Amino acid sequence: MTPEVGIVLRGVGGIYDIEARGGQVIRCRPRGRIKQSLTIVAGDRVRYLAIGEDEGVIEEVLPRTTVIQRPAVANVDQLIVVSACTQPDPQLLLMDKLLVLAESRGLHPIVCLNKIDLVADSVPEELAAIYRQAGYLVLKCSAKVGVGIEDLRNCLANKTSSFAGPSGAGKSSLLNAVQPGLRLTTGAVSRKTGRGRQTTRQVALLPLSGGGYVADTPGFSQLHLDDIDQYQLDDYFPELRKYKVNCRFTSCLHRSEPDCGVKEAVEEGCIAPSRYQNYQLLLDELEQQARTRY
Ligand SMILES: Nc1nc2c(ncn2[C@@H]2O[C@H](COP(=O)(O)OP(=O)(O)OP(=O)(O)O)[C@@H](O)[C@H]2O)c(=O)[nH]1
Ligand SMILES: [Mg+2]
Ligand SMILES: [Zn+2]
Repeated sequence: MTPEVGIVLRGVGGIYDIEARGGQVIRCRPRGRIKQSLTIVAGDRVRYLAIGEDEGVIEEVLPRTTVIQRPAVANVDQLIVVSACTQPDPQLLLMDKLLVLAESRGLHPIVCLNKIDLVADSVPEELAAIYRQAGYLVLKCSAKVGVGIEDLRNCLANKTSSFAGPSGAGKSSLLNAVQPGLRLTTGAVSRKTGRGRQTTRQVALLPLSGGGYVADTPGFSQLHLDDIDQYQLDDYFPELRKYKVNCRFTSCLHRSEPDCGVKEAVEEGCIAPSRYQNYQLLLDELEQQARTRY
């Protein structure tokens, strides 16, 4: 028999569910020799040999186009950064970190503001303005009352997307609204702490009926930007990338250097203060990490 190519939907305890070309799911174990050298993650394209109807052996993991870690997903095209407008309150630093993660890994980022049914229109409008000014597509949604779901569905069609954002933001709820048959478990936000309960514990790649896949993930709330060079951080903020051509020094980190195009753009209102502040916080974080490493 010749090996077939399939896509890993999920893995539990060394057994992987592979979606075959025709859409059926095949349970596979990896062949001994590939076990140690490489961990297989959701989203991986693999070559497998079928044994009977619904079982097989993974022979080879094909090269990945993109990888994100903790939780690990491979071959993702776009990252949907989800934030609730309230319950829990938006965390702009975490959002900006997730956007940097997407930019640095070559994933197309999309911002999704959920729970607009709970707040006045001005709340998502102000948040949207920050991210639209940065150059991102922003969707305003309510998984509960079904607003913005059609737009979200269109964004997901025929691509592999991963949802990211704090626990309780409504990632699983949005996916359930996009495709009601999914029946993903959702969890109430704690009244006491205002935080989510980390309802989704495992990554699974879900095939969409309109074509494409989505990964429902447990959030990426413990995000570390380990492998980013501090001089490259500004490249992962599209609006900083745009204005840094006006800096006097090519090595400008946009802190206290003279004739800084980025700081001028902040003063003129062309870069949102929160984005610039979070750039500086992440820069400090990267410097700290570099110092403890050597
Ligand atoms: N009012 C309102 N509530 C929502 C909306 N979307 C989700 N919720 C509620 O918010 C809570 C958390 O939703 P989940 O979908 O479990 O959130 P999650 O982002 O998947 O959380 P984790 O899996 O823990 O990372 C649930 O009680 C949902 O019913 C919305 O648009 N409006
Ligand atoms: Mg969830
Ligand atoms: Zn500068």
